[in-house]
Amino acid sequence: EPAGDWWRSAVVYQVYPRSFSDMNGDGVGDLAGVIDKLGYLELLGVDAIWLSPIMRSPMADHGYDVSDPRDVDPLFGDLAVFDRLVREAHDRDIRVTMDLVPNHTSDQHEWFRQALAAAPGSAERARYIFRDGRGDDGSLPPNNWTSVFGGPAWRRVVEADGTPGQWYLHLFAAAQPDLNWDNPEVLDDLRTTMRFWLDRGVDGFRIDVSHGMSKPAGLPDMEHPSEILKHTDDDPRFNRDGVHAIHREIRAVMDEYPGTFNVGEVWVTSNEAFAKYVRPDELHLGFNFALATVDFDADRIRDAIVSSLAATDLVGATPTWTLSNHDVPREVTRYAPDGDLVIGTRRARAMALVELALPGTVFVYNGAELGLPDADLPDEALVDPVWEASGHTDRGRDGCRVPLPWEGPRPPFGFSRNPDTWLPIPADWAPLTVEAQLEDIFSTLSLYRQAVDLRYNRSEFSGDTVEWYGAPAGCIAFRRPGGLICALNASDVAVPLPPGQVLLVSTPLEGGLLPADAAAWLV
Ligand code: TEU
Repeated sequence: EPAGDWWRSAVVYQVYPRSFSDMNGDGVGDLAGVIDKLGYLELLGVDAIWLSPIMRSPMADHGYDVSDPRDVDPLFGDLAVFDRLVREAHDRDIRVTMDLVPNHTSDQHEWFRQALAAAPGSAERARYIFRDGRGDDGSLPPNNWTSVFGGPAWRRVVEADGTPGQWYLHLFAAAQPDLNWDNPEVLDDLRTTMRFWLDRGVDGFRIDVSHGMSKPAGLPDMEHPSEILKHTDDDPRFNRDGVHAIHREIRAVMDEYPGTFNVGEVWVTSNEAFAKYVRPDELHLGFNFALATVDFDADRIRDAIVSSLAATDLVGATPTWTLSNHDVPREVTRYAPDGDLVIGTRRARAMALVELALPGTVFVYNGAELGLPDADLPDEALVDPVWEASGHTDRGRDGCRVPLPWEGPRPPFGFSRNPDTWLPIPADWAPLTVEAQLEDIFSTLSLYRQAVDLRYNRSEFSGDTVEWYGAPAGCIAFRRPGGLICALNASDVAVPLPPGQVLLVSTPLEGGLLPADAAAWLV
């Protein structure tokens, strides 16, 4: 790809910094740990990394509650370490992108402190979404919206004179007050933040909740009061023009720095809705969660791919693919029938070949290349503050965020010199360490390395379209214009392969047949 468009076919590796590698021995990953593992990332062959939030934060939502967007949180290091990371990553031809969290701030952000101390109607309050409550005494929330993390999406404040006061909007935790994107000050501050990091050599941003920054005019009650952002596709009251205007402003800053890109987290319920938010002249890319949420079922996988490609084709955008991230169960666990992680791993390996065979940009969540499952953590180990506080009954997001196992026979497996890691690493992960897999040509790590290398170096991966083959029940097969064929067997019996030379398989063939829960690349 020309330098300016490198991101259209890139493999981007999501680093969840607190779980990647700990160099200062506090049991939490840090930027020095990322630097220490750049050789590993080079060996994996990824084009870029996406750093989940590293900005100053009280960590109410593990960094997605930013108190100072123009500094590194001491938990991860400082700006000098960050600059060294960018320099050393670039030396290895690895680009560095990072999370931007513009929809809200931390409640510890200076702006919000000023807003709490200021009077209703003040300029300080106008940076956020403060409203008077409903009911005679204002004791009811301004509308029926609920937070993604449960409970009302509004928190009432106490005014300076001690009386119950206005309410402020928080689509996520109360510690994450939503910014008022109708206020030009908010956009100006984001421009300053973007240029601050781009001037330090950052190659792009992942924009958190990028479709949520403009709220429905008048903040009306909604039919879907919870997760309102996921239901924007069919509600004309969502101010999509407002979101496009913000995306265009973001793009204008990016265009001052050639070769950079942004990817918007547009988590909506349909690809049709997705297409309403992603424009290639605004967001370079939009996160597509279709493969991160679909069951291991051939027809559903094919439908997910077809509808995702149709959505991006509709707006002329580059498709993106991911099997997991820091918010959803890992694919090994998600695909495991009745908790059978052996089958779950086979299926995750197969789906890795499917996503890496598709046209567009692929995002790999750290640990997917090791075939990590979700860790089944004891209740006392759970530390996702907003998830726990919101009374979710499921086990939350900690299971997919456990620190990576690097080497050695027992926890902390080289992640840290401190055995007391922020989340415990399961002792039975010894076979999953990088050290255990690196020299094993049949390991998941070796499968990812081979797949990324082939995808990067073989001309058969060229072309932006997908042509579907007829396939046995429970299977799919598609071809890229360059000649690559990908066959997936999601049935429970071995099946014949399409004609062609076998380039790579996720599980060894059985008598020339593609086994159940496996995928193959052919040319
Ligand atoms: O998530 C946005 C988002 O879509 C959430 O509603 C997601 O569905 C939720 O976390 C349930 O898994 C982004 C970040 O990825 C997430 O980690 C943050 O908690 C959230 O924004 C608030 O910043």
